[in-house]
Amino acid sequence: MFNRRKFLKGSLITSLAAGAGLIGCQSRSSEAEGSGVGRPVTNPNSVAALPIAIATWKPNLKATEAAWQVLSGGGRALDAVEAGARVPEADPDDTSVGYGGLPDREGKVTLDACIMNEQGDAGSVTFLQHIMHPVSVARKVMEETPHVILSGEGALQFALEQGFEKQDLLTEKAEEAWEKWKADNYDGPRVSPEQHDTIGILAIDQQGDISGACTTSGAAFKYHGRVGDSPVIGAGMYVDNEVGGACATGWGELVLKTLGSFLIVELMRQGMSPQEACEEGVRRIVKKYPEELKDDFGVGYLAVNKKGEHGAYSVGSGFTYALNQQGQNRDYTAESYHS
Ligand code: SD4
Repeated sequence: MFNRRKFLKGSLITSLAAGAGLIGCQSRSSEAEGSGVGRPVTNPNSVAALPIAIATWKPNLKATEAAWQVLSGGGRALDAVEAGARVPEADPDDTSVGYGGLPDREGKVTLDACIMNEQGDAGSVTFLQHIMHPVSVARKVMEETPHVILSGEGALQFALEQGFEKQDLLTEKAEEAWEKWKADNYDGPRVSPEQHDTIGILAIDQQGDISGACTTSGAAFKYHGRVGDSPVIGAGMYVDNEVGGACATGWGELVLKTLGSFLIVELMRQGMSPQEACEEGVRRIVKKYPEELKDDFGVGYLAVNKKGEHGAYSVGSGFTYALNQQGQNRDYTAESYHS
């Protein structure tokens, strides 16, 4: 019989999270009990300045640069996050997003993406195949339909109707990795080190408006049909123009079960800084799912408030992010719950 816990504890998850640097060592358990409110948490790299574009993972510096090109010309944050997200989607060397993404256990590349604007409109596609730019399909869902989410075959049909081209997204490199995974006895799904480039991106433009996007091929070798946190508004990404925004990367199941990005935005609404809110989001996971975390599983959060201050925090160490603020494009390593 299928044992879910055993499945989650699959050695591959552990080894891959370890490789990603998201493995924890010592628990700061007293902090796990606390609310985080009032604790003087500061992010030394955070300054209040706009415009800003921030994205998960260092390789996405190319994405924050693309977003900056839009923002610096006075463009909308919505256009900036879409432009940023399209960069890794088209990159065959990024094995966690779009073209070149590692496939599911049946060898199919299935994509999840979402986008949200300053008015609170949102669009999302889940379990989408054959389309290189799911973030742009998500935008079309938001702008051209009365719905928020389209999935699978229906999402593909919609994309084709909107003029997107049907393509084979499985690269030779990704297929080889899948063959190797099969040869290695079909271990659990992976959020692998080399795969850790899933992009969550947030931007605030010169008008002070915020938008966000998230796009991924998800956990490698996942069950066919599995949908992660990335396309779920409030889980993988959430923005609110009164407050700020947040996005996530890592093992999506834990983000989904805590609705992490929505939680972080609501914590900022209640007065927390972006850094405090990210830390509380991580603590919520650590506290609720200690069993899963015994296997040293990783989630990383980014947040930004309307002043342009940002926060970043992860369960285990090694979570990097890209920040473009007033034209300075730099990567940083987030602090983490486990050192
Ligand atoms: C997922 N959260 O599908 C995504 C994977 C990810 O870096 O973020 N990888 O669970």
